[in-house]
Amino acid sequence: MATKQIRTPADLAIHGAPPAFEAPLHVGRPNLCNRDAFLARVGSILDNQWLTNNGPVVQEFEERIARYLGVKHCVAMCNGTIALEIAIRALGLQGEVIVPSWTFVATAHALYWQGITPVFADIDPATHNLDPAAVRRMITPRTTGIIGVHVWGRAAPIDALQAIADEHGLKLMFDAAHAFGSSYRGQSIGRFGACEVFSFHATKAFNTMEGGAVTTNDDTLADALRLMRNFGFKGYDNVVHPGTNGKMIEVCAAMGLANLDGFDAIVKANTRNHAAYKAALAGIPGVRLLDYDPAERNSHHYIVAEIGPDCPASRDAIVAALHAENVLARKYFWPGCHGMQPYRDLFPHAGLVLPQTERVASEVVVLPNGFAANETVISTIASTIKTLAEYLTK
Ligand code: T4K
Repeated sequence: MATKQIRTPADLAIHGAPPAFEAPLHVGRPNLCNRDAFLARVGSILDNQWLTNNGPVVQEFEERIARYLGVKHCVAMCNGTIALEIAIRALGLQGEVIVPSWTFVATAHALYWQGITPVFADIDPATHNLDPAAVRRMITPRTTGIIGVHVWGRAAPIDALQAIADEHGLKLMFDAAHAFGSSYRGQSIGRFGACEVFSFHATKAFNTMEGGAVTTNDDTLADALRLMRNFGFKGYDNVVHPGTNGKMIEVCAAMGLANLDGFDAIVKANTRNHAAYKAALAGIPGVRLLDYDPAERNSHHYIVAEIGPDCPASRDAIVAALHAENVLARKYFWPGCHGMQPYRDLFPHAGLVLPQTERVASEVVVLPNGFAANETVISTIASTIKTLAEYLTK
């Protein structure tokens, strides 16, 4: 919690003053909703002695999520990365698949892990999502699919990507890891493309501790996904697909059910915090808070600030100052997937065709949100950034 308000440069912890916060303030601090409801379910799971392998709590979870998203099938998985891998395999992707570099590295890894080359396309700097014109430029005879990512929960340009996929006979799926509770043209994310993949990791707006899901309206695809997440078994002793172990466990589903009941409260807190950040950061030169489209639903989970050239303090200087104050702000997704191994070796010159990704990656800082953030926390964070910027102006 905040111990004091910062007023002068000398108050900054980078100058030796005590940090503004005694305990670290994390980006991605899990939101825990109804602890009693969760513990009661855990008790029943232990009594029932059914811990995993498509148990009753996972089945209830899948039904609730599918209903919530308005999609026919929700296939729960042990995490978002395995869910991506299984979806990619079930769709038969191979060769090259176009993805943004501006995403968490799991999107690229899920392809590369299966011998598929992720080909990085540039983004629209206004939305941080794939630029359809850039996607077109990356299509080759080896391209079999496109994975759009709903970065920060803002819907990717779904219609434009679908049109490109249809025109070139490509499969289209979405990494919706950030987008639980988001909408596109008023409809819930979860029902677009061939399928959509969610992460319910502890750090997400809606979490099952570890977890993920593939959602789809395609019955045949849903059958394949269910088989593949359980070693390809169709009944006892009968393996009909190559498969892996992608199952969600009962305790994770119990966490999900407790958190689903409290999801509206999380969104409310995040939305209030986003507005408070916007007011607190206004007027600091070169600092821009990424907005969410007011016409669409979004969990407002990510507080994404861009530190432009007009700010006297660099993004890295701001991150260092915040860390000194015990605010563990993050540079997600710096330097972009193309700047990480093994993709740096695979495409040493990728940066040349990703100018927007490179710029955005050098400017973004993600700030704490959720139940752990409040007016005092937000004004102290803004005051740290402002004080540093003013100090460096002189
Ligand atoms: N696609 C996209 C677009 C994604 O963003 C992700 C995951 C995936 C796919 C893959 O989904 P999963 O396989 O993860 O389900 C974190 C998360 O681990 C990762 O799930 C997430 N994206 C990514 C954006 O953030 P790291 O490497 O930053 O995690 P870490 O350990 O540094 O934790 C982040 C912060 O959260 C820390 O400051 C500490 C805090 N924290 C974390 C945990 C786990 C807590 O306070 N309590 C906790 O229990 O990747």
